[in-house]
Amino acid sequence: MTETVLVTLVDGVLTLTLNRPEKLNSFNEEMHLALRAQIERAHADPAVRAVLLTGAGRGFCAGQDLGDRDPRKGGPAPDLGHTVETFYNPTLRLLRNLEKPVICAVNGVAAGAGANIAFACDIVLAARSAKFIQAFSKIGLVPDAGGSWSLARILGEPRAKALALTAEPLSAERAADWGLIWKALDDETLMTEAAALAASLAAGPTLGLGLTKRLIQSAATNSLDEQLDLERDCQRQAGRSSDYAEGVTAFLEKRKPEFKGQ
Ligand code: LHQ
Repeated sequence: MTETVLVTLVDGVLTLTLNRPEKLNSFNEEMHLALRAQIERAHADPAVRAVLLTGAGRGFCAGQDLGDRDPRKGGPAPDLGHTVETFYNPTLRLLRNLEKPVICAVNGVAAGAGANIAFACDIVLAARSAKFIQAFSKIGLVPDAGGSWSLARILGEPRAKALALTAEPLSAERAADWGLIWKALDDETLMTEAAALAASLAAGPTLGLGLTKRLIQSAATNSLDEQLDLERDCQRQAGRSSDYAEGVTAFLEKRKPEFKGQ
């Protein structure tokens, strides 16, 4: 049987490729579980020092597989709250709470939950041909997979509402201009640049990078005082890492640091 998520681990980079290209990598149950298992592994395995998420074929991810629950077959209305709670929410929480960098290479269309999973990653690069679509309103649903949260926080209400209510496609270029993603890149260079970025972060001081992610994510809900306390605590922890000692030693010896992720 074809794997729904292709997995490689090379030099600390765990590359996860959503792999249902004939359905634009939309989520069925198997792909949900396979992706979640790999993010759990990224939490637990010290050999994983960065994650790179992308899609196979011409799309990144078209959200939920709409063929999974065909209303024409009849039966009671499905409990989509259960689907969200069982499949999307755990993955979203795992991605945000993973104290290692997660890079997303959006290689093509990202629709519905597919777009919002991308926005939950730490650094999002997209091919210039890619589009982000809050497709939910077209089928009578609401943004999920954290989309209502990330769009409203990053873009503010006017743009978040317009995107979600109209389901108008947002180009990669405009997503970058609006600060929703890090960069739009030429299609031909996307994967090379994303792999280089992931490799460079995987060779970095993993503990410090993870604490940095925690700090930035805490800022929106912390007061300045709370944030200053958290910076103090994280800096204390980072300062005790062997990567900090290596970083300063390498600087003093005018050489490249060799971080071990400890
Ligand atoms: C698909 C899909 C797809 C199945 C393309 N499913 N086959 C939902 C429900 C339950 C619980 C909780 O959460 C959610 C969250 C959500 O994600 S709701 C939003 C679900 N996604 C969508 O509504 C997007 C549906 N897809 C589209 O609108 C288009 O396919 C886009 C705009 C993404 C791409 O358009 P095109 O480039 O023109 O490609 P296409 O439409 O021709 O699709 C290619 C194939 O992929 C096609 O299959 P076929 O056998 O005809 O070649 C599509 O049926 C299939 N596909 N998305 N979500």
